[in-house]
Amino acid sequence: MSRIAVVGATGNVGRLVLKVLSERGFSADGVVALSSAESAGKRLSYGENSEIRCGSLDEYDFHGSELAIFATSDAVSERYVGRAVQCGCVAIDSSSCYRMDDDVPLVIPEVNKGSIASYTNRNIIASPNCSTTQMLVALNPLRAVARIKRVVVSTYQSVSGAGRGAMSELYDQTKAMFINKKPEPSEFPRQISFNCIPHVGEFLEDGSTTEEWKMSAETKKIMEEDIKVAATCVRVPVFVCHSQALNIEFHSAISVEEAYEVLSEAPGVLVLGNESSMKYVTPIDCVDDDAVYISRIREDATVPYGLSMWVISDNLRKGAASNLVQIAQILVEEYL
Ligand code: 11C
Repeated sequence: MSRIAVVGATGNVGRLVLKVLSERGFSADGVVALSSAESAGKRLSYGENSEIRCGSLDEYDFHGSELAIFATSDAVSERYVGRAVQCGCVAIDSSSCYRMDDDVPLVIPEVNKGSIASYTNRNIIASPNCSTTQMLVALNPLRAVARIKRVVVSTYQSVSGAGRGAMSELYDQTKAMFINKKPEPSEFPRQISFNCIPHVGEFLEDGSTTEEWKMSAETKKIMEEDIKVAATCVRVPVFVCHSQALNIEFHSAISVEEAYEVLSEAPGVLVLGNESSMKYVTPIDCVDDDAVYISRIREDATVPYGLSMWVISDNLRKGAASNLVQIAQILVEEYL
């Protein structure tokens, strides 16, 4: 029996799920990679020295796995998660299909690991949006000092969040500019090279976007508290890593030193002190790392109890693949 099926294995996140599984000691023999019929048969790297052959999702009998990690779009998850669960698999899903269902836990292990126990309701666990995940890994430790009232967040999101086609579009458009060709947008609504686009996801009736809505709604569910989130999500011409500027308003006092102290001890966080010679991180510094990097912590004197900070994480790793694999590891070690 292959313990873990990885669905969407040839995509940006799926390939990384295989890499992270191998880094965390899961043997290739216990893993089956699945993709659409067109990609079935492809050989995919598994760690440094192994490869696994991709099978067809349509033909796979999920009775052959205990766990299925879905690194897939809403459409694919909607179609196949139910099938996996009917065959007795526990599904860990990266899409937004099940995140807001009351009986499905929405999990970031550093924040609400205990909620995994309720996976038995439907045998589904959802993994949050990448922008929510890194923000909450950064915010959660601060709650040990003061309750959070409201967060204003502006994101600077890399193109890899929109898939491999989007990464190619940034590359092609950047080259096109140098040979005087007009960059033609197709994956993004506007030119992404040398530009920024305040539009991630789809527009909602109130003028916000789905990405902005997810950051607010998912925060309330995961933190189990009415923390207000005002988000503006922006796509920038960066390949990997989402950056965020946070203004956090608390219910009571918290000093920069206290924030620095709790964040320095927090799981999954790497914090740079203002006195460090580097002072702050940029997206390029954080690629291929699971940590959520925090720098430029300072007082926000425009509200009674406020802090500002700069938060970056690899959206494909902690924002997606690593969070999925962390959940799988907890299930295997503590529940299955
Ligand atoms: C992006 N955060 O950067 C999105 C991708 O709800 O999981 C992930 C969307 C989601 O485009």
